[in-house]
Amino acid sequence: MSIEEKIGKTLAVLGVSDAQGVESLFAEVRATMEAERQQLIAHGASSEKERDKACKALRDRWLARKGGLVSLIDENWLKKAAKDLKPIVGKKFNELRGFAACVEVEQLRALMHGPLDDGDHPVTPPPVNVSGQMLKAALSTQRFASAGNEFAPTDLTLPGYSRPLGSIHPITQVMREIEDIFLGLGFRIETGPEVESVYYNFDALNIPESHPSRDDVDTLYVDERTLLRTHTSPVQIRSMENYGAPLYIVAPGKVYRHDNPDASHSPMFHQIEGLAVDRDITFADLKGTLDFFARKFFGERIRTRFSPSYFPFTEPSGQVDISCVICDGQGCRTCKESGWVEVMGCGMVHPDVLRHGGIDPEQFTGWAFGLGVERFAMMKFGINDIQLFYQSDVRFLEQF
Ligand code: 2U9
Repeated sequence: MSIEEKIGKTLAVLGVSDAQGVESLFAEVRATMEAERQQLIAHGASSEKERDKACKALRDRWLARKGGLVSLIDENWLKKAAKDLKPIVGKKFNELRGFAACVEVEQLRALMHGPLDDGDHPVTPPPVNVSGQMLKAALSTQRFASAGNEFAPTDLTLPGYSRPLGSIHPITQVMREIEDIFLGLGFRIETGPEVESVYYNFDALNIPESHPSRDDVDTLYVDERTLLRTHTSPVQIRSMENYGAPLYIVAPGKVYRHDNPDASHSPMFHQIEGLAVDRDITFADLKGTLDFFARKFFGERIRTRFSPSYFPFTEPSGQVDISCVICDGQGCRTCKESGWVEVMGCGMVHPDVLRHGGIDPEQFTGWAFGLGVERFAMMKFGINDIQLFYQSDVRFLEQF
């Protein structure tokens, strides 16, 4: 009688009525399972597709919830076992189920080693790599081997299963590109905590108690004196305190605002802010540096335009526009027919803010700027929905 036929009958019909009979029946099932597994491994496969198909077929034969041999053993042997046989049948069934895990697709794929080359799609042999899952499979086979069965232990030195390479997230790419431009100009990169004190996020930056950005409608508070930073500016205050002047730094990182997500808003986004403090630093240095930066990032054709703005931490403050990258300043839908697009804010650091950082404004002056990395990335890559950056959709991410 074949093993399938035996599994299709109850233990009573098979005439199995004691522990010894149960054990030898389960040993027969396990030997069949192992023989099929070894046959699959030895047979190998000529392509990744064929390999996947063979693994899946074996897995389904044994482990399919409906009609799989393990599931039928549960139905016909375990559930219908006589009361006095139930404990031993249950024990043997659990052992078998554990062993059956060896035929899971991933594990078998790992075991069916050797370079695959189907002619059309040459496959590089994967590097030797024993992952946790494979190790678990190997150890579980070892456990069965040492429990006195005849199966050979898995060879842990077999090559691992190849996985496609990932890529750097577009936001990280853009952040690094901006950082590199400023590193080339002699700036250093500084980072700081995302959970900040109200002092570093607002007070030290001259942001008055009454300022609307302090309200919990705009800011995410942890408690009365602690919040998720709304900009990376606290990093510059901390750096002024730590290093004094002269200071040339950029502060990249995540910032948080109490915003509902839509195509142009996200409660978390990335900023890069810059700060230059030295003797005799002027607005001309600021203009020259940001113009150089914009041309390096967007291309040499780009022109910049500075206009007045207001921030509590800079005086005077400015807004930086660049000529529209889509129409080259001619006017189009993107730039609302103006030929210009706002990309950054900037200004001369307010003397009170320098003081809060422990720097004497009589001796030193400084400029600062701030930009949103997502906005830069959207302009660079022509993306119209900020949410795409956070959805981890490979079809989006693999384009960068
Ligand atoms: C210190 C002193 C001054 C940083 C600055 C801006 C202007 C600005 C926005 C751009 C788009 C934020 O991401 S955004 O929403 N930022 O317009 N940021 S000046 O000024 C500082 C920072 C630190 C000690």
